[in-house]
Amino acid sequence: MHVQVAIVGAGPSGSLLAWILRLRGIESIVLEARSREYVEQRIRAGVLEQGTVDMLIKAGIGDRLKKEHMYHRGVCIGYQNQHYMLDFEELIGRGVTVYGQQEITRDLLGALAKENHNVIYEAPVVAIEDIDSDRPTVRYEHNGQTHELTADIIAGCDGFHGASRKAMPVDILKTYESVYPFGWLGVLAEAPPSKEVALFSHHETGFALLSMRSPTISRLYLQCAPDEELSEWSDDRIWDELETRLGAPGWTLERGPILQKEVTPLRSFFSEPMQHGRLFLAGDAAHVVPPTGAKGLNSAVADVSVLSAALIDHFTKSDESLLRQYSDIALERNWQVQRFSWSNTAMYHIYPDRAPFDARMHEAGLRYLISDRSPQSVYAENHTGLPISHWPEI
Ligand code: RFL
Ligand code: PHB
Repeated sequence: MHVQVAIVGAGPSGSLLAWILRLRGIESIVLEARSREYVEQRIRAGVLEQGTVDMLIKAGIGDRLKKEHMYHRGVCIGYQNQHYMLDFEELIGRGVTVYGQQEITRDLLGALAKENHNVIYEAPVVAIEDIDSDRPTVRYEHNGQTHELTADIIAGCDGFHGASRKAMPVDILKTYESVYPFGWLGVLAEAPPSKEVALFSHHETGFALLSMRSPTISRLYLQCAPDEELSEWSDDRIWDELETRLGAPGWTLERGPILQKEVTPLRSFFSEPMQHGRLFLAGDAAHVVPPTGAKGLNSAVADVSVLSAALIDHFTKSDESLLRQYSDIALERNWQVQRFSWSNTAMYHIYPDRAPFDARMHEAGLRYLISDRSPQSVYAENHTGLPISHWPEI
């Protein structure tokens, strides 16, 4: 079997790429290691940049998003048990949108299923070969058998643990990694959000974040050890700690039943280039950011915007110029996103092993941010999303 584009992974990057290419009549097959239910239920991101929202609407899959989203005109910062509002709308004229990643995945996979698009679930890719040739091969397992297909292009959208990055030649691929000495304990709770916008709090006992998914569901995070034992965190202990870290005079934290909790270690990871031969990486397959900047999903969408524009030029106009520049263009934006996510992580968290001088430097950065309009505008530009340089014609 031969396809124009073989897409590895049906997360946000893979499913969006398949959908956009489909709109322009470019055929693809999507190979996904897990079941559709698993992919659709994975609770992760929730904060969308305007570029991500614009892309989903432009691609015709934004109807439910338009109805169900929450719009935030800025964020709140907690410091020394006071709350400071950064009003992005007033600073730079745009805010952010709250709509769960699993809702986006559901919208995309639902739309692909309705069109009978070829998405094969429970089909892990085990090998990608001959990426230097014009007929690279993808081998995957499905129903106990190994299958093979060839493609003009392979899009590696299979996340951090996927097979695609591993298929890049080791002598070409450079990787960069920083593993943080803490993780996030994430909680989904049936409680109305206690703020109108997300609250990022720096506290002497650790970082905490209050976010939300709907007017009745809160999403909350606590800085914890990377290998924190969940069993040591009763619901009451979680709420008490959140109250300590997020609290301010006259403000109360709404409590409610905790529906889900998990621990995620934090890492920064980058690999470059994002393309070799016929293999192109997008999203978490190439780069992972700590979630403090709410950037992972948004970066995946920005990569797909450039990649889909380049593939449309390639397949419909035989114009390879953008495809050849894909890696350089995507890397430039992603390094800036990585820098914002890394510096925010350093500014908000308590590091167990940090030199006191360094800790004071980061705290000075936070004090500057809450007191001066210039750093607030820079923060707003980055938080609401850097421009996406290339958009697909759809
Ligand atoms: P994904 O979502 O990991 O999807 C990859 C898919 O590939 C499949 N796969 C394979 N398929 C076939 N063969 C193989 N060998 C395969 N190996 C893997 C996997 O099953 C999966 O379905 O990558 P993608 O599409 O690049 O999307 C990236 C985003 O999911 C990720 O960056 C965000 O979730 C990060 N993130 C956030 N991003 C934001 O923009 N805003 C946020 O508010 C935000 N909050 C978060 C986050 C991530 C978090 N965690 C759990 C890491 C909060 C958290 C807690
Ligand atoms: C979320 O709502 O899950 C969320 C919000 C902001 C972040 C990370 C995650 O920085």
